[in-house]
Amino acid sequence: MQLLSQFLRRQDTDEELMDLITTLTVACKEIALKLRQGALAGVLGTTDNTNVQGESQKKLDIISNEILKTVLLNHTLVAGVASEEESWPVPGNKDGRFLVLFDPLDGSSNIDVNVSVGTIFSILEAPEGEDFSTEQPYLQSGRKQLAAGYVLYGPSALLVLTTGQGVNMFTLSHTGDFLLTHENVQIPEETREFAINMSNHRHWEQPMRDYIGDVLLGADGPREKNFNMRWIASMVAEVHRVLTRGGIFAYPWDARTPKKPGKLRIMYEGNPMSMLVEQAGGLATNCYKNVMDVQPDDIHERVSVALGSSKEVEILLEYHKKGVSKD
Ligand code: P6P
Repeated sequence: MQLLSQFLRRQDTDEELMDLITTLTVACKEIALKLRQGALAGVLGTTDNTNVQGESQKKLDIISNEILKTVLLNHTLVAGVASEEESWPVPGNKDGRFLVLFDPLDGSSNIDVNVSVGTIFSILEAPEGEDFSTEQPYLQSGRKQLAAGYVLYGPSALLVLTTGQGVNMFTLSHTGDFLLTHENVQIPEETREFAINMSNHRHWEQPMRDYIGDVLLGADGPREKNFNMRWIASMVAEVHRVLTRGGIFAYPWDARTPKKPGKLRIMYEGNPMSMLVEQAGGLATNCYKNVMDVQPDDIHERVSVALGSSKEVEILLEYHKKGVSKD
């Protein structure tokens, strides 16, 4: 079994990027330990705080966010970090080379019911001479990402990582090392599995309702095959299933928040997950263009997301090409 550091060296990864990724995993191992202890460490439950997203903060949202900020901002290579849990970016070493953006604990509404959650991260080049306490230097499209990934805290803890040379998975061993367990992950082009929160059906655009309607008709409808549905309400767990066995995951635009293009955050969820999915041969779209081609204007910008098996996403896009684009 190959250590993460050995694998990254074999891939001829930039030494400083490799150093940063290794540092990121130190924070994630600490988070994994807190999660494993759960109620025994008194870290479950919700605080009285609401984050900038308007979501109530779990104790572990704050704990995870603080662990990541402390570990990363003490690294000389980090010019600044932006977090889903922070109103504004936090500057680090002004001469640092990298920006790190993260959702410290995606799916945290699941923590109290012991369902998989994860840390999602995105690494960008820090533009020279910028003020890293402002959002401007972070507002780069997903195409600019140097690396992206997540650590899934499930029955086992897995690091899923891309540096632009494919997607590889590393399982956390009992000795505290991430060991290569899945190399060059490829998403199957076709699928019979879809993941969407069906309770929002009446709020979707018509093309999404039409696509899902035909999927639900199964073998009796135009798709001529039966589908199965999953919904974990933890994007990191859904994307992991898609990377592992294919599928399509969607959190589309919703008429309840017409001014917001979607629920998911482009910088902390949309872009990193889209880089992973594309690097594994899948597609990731906002139903009108690739997520990573969207130019963000706000550090907490939302985005509609449909990602996964390439042929299935292409079929979804056909429904939207016929439908009226809301752009
Ligand atoms: P809903 C978690 O809060 C999250 O951002 C994603 O991880 C997940 O896919 C989605 O929201 C779940 O949303 O509306 O089903 O609770």
